[in-house]
Formats: sequence, structure tokens, C-alpha cells
Amino acid sequence: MLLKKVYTLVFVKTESQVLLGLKKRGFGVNKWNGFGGKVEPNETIIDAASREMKEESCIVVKPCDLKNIAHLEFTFEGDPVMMDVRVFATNKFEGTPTDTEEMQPKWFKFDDIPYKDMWPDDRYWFPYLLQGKSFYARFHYEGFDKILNYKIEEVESMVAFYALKKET
Ligand code: 8OG
Repeated sequence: MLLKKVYTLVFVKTESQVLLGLKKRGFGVNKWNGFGGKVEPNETIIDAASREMKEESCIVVKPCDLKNIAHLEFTFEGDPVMMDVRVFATNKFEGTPTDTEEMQPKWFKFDDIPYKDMWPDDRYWFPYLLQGKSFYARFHYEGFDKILNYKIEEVESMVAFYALKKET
């Protein structure tokens, strides 16, 4: 039986650029990523997404402007915990990306994504994100570097995806 922990991951995008942050500490240190983290017990997932975005980059995104675009699942060989990551995107934001204790934010052009300094799975699903597609993906890792197997599929919408997931 897998235990599940829910995380958020937010990508602020323009027509041609996406805001990433270099993680300064903890899980995923020295990797470029979107902004996010654990959902606290008394908050909704979307409120957690907005909160983490502000804490980590000083960028304000209203929860109502965040679109759920993906569902990612990560498992690690020998570890009973599944990381359930809810991915959001928006092009509506306020503020200037600012260095925080956790992240060093920077804009990247779509054709200049620093995959070699990111989680190994990101190169599989970033094309979906950059093209504005909705998708589901799962990755099973050995350690934090080696992907043992994965599945990725485009979905019509996340609403449809969660409706189907409930039924099955
Ligand atoms: O609170 P903490 O910073 O530890 O949360 C982890 C963040 O990293 C959370 O936003 C989810 C995200 N994340 C993973 N695994 C992966 C991954 O393989 N790729 C990307 N892009 N993000 C990931 O936990």
C-alpha cells in the first residue's frame, strides 16, 4: 500500500518564457524547477500553490488565475510514499521575481530550458507544459537520478482526468 503526499508545482509563463527557480536548499537542491511544496493540513491545494509561489519568488498569483494542467506521480524504489504533484500554470501575475531563502528565480526562453540541471523526468513532460497541453505522468525512480520506468499521456482536461480517476 502506497502512502500519498500532495505537493504543488507552479509555472508562470509568458508567450515565450517560463519562470524557474534554482532551489537553494532541501529536496532538489541545485536544480531548476517551478515553485511549490507541500500542502499544509488546513489549506486547499490551490491556496497552497499560490502561497508557495509568493514565499519562494515574491510573485503574487491569485488562486483563481491558476490553471491545473497536470498530475505527476513519483515513486522511489523501496519507498512506500508516492509524491502526488499537482501542476499549475498561469500567465497572470504581479510583482518582480526576487531571490528568496529557498529559490533564485530566473526567466528562461522555451528553447533554452536547462534540462541538465533539472529533475531527469522534466525533459519528458516540459514539452507538454510549454505547448499548453494537459497531461498525466508517472515516474518510478531508483535513487534520485535513475528512472526505472515511466508513463506519460496527454489528457483532454484535468477535470475529465480526475472524474475518470474517481470512477476507476
Ligand atoms: O517542499 P519541497 O520543496 O520539498 O517540495 C518539492 C517540490 O519539488 C514540489 O514543488 C514538487 C517538486 N518536485 C518533486 N519531484 C519533481 C520532479 O521530478 N520534477 C519537478 N519538476 N518537480 C518535482 O518533488
